[in-house]
Amino acid sequence: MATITDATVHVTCPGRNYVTLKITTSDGVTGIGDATLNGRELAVASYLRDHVCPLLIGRDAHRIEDTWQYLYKGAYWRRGPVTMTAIAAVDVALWDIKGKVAGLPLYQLLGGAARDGVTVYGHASGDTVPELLQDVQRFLDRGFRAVRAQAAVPGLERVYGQRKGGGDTYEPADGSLPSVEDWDTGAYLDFVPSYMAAVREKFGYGFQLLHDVHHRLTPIEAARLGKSLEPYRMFWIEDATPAEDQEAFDLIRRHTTTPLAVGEIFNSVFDCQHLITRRLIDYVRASVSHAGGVTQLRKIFALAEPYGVRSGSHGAGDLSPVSFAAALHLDLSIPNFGMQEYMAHLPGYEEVFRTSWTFEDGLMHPGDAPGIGVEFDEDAAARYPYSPKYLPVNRLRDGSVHDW
Ligand code: CS2
Ligand code: MG
Repeated sequence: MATITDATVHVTCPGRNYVTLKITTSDGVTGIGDATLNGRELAVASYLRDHVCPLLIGRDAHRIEDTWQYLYKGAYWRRGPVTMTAIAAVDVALWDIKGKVAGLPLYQLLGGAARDGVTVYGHASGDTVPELLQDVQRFLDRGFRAVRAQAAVPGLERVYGQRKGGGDTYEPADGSLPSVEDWDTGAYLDFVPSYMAAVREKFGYGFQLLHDVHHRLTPIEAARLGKSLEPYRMFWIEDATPAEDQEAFDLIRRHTTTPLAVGEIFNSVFDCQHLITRRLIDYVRASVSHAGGVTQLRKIFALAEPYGVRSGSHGAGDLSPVSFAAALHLDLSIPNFGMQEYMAHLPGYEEVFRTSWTFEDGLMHPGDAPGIGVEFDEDAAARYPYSPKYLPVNRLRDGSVHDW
């Protein structure tokens, strides 16, 4: 029996903060898991260091489900982003170990490939519509089959989704205190259809077009947005309303055929159980790193399959290369894959995380290295100390705090 002999937590900031859990077994095999929670990294690091790692020592490294149940039920205080991100990190590290011992990539342990590759979408954005169109062109030129489009709203200074500078990655966390962004729902609802029309007018309908509303509308406003975007055949609109209000999707569903995606902030199957079983959504966005790892996420996707709900996992740059690689393995193996977000990571991560995934013709593949296929360089990680960064707070024109 291979027992867990060591479990260490590494907080590093190569371009942005990441939290990585490293587990070592009595056979000398190591596995890694992502414990990054954007803006609350140290909370998860402490949950792991102080309350989880001591409990792992001496446990059978191959009893993944048992360890998951032990950490979930044994804590008594269940669910929540901090707890489930910590459990996710342990889970992915143990799947990594199991793959290395078996000499198989994770997707083979999950039943093998159910497709040739994983369709991913990139993030196009622009401060103006012409800028957005240029950015959409850039992603299409690189072979992306799906593109998310976000444009700044005229009259608003600092709006969600506007990438700063070049590259692919939109990183919202900044500063040692939360910055303030602006919002005006009316201005937004009046503007979005015009730039989706511009995108379709210029590029046609031969690729998937996505948009992130980012939790900001009431149910009837979301219904209005969905109807107004029907001519542009959206692949999905995401987080149309605050995700914890599952009843809201009943109302949205009654008014529009625009597909709905939700769930990047979900951390448990219970967050989406009704949305799935009542077919109120089309894609569930839960991620490996925030929804309890491969062990729980594959159960969520299995629940979704008979209801015609597909996966659409979150894959922003603040989910480390470790959980992104694990997501690709899961995406490759499940029958009801829908779409994988690939925002890429800020330059600098390559020194700490050596990945083996590939991108070709709009599809990604995790590679065939045993386990999840990511190597973690502890020495390099130690060269980039934690740097406090917070997600913005959103305010309306009258100063009210609004969903960000
Ligand atoms: C967004 C993210 O990628 C997405 O769909 O919702 O940019 C999200 O804002 C960040 O991951 C939050 O840390
Ligand atoms: Mg989102």
